[in-house]
Amino acid sequence: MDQTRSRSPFTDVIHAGQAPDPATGAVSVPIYQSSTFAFASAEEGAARFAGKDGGYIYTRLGNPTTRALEDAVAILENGRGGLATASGMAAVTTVYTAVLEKDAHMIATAAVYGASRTVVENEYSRFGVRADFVDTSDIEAVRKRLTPRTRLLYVETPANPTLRLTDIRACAALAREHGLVLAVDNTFSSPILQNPLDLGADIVIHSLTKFINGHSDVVGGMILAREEALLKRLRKVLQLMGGTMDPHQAWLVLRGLKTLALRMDKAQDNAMRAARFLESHPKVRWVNYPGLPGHPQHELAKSQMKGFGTMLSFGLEGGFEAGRRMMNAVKLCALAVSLGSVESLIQHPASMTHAGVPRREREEAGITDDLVRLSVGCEGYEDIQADLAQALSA
Ligand code: LCS
Repeated sequence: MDQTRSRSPFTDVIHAGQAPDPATGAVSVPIYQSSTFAFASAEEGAARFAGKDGGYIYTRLGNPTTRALEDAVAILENGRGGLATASGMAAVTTVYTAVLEKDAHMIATAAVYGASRTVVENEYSRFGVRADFVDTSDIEAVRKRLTPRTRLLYVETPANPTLRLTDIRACAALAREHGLVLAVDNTFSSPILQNPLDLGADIVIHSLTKFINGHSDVVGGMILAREEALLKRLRKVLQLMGGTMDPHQAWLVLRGLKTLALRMDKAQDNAMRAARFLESHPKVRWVNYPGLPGHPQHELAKSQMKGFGTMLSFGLEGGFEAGRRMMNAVKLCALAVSLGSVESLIQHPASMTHAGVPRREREEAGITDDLVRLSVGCEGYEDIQADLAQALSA
């Protein structure tokens, strides 16, 4: 990758890593739907396996369509390079596998995406890995959990669905001081709103399923690293474990990526207006949105993010039952998990995604019975507000 981030994000999402095809001039990156690549000679094959000419060998090890997507996101995140994965979880587990050795310890944000926690507790624990899940917005709470075996600090900010922020610069300083790797799941912000590598993180993870693809039609992931040595280590693990991305999947994400900056702009404007509307609604008890001046971490959001995002959560006066009633009443907003799509998506964690989690554990993570999560989409704002208003009065 020889390009760097130098232009407006509106330009980079369209052009970074996506120059016209050198073989044909095709303006849209072609789908190189081939599992294997022929060598012109035995000598060329030998050079390629020795990593000397940078050419392609086999799609699990690298593919030109997938490479275009990796370069594009790496430029947007100011990374040394990117690694596209079959899903966001393939990105998460590749990072865990590459960084953690037997009996290692990690510290992570308590409210991380559920599977990012479950996979440690149920699977990596079999190899002696231990994890502490803490409120990483409190840097002293993180420091207290450090052990001589701690290798990884794994942060999600803003966290899901509480929208609580973690100070990435403070985590980076702590990680440097103690020789830890700092990985940030940047899915909620996308590279348009937050660039953790610029704030000192070593690794960034994205579920491309969300904002970067943005159309509720692809599952995918990406890992970015700041330093060449760590990128190499991650690449080796990914190629061996096999969680790489398919070229057809990569092409769809490249197509979604072109409008990422536009989509973030519109959805973010909608989210700010929806947050203000909900805040003034008599049936709404509270609203979590980092863009509201009353949000306890509004200043931190301003200092590490370039915008406040499109995700918000709010609490209903009527608690659990009101949440269920609202879910049955929405018409425009899709009652669905996932986030970051052109469609507005709404869900009630206490009766849906977190119904199986004991109440005490749920509430410790900030997921109260009255909490509704909304991923604001790109529809006309008036239509979103009208749908929320009619569902709230149901
Ligand atoms: N990281 C975050 C922050 C996520 O929200 C998700 C999925 C993942 C990683 C995993 O990515 P995937 O493998 O699904 O591409 N979040 C989901 C959610 O909030 N509802 O459904 C999935």
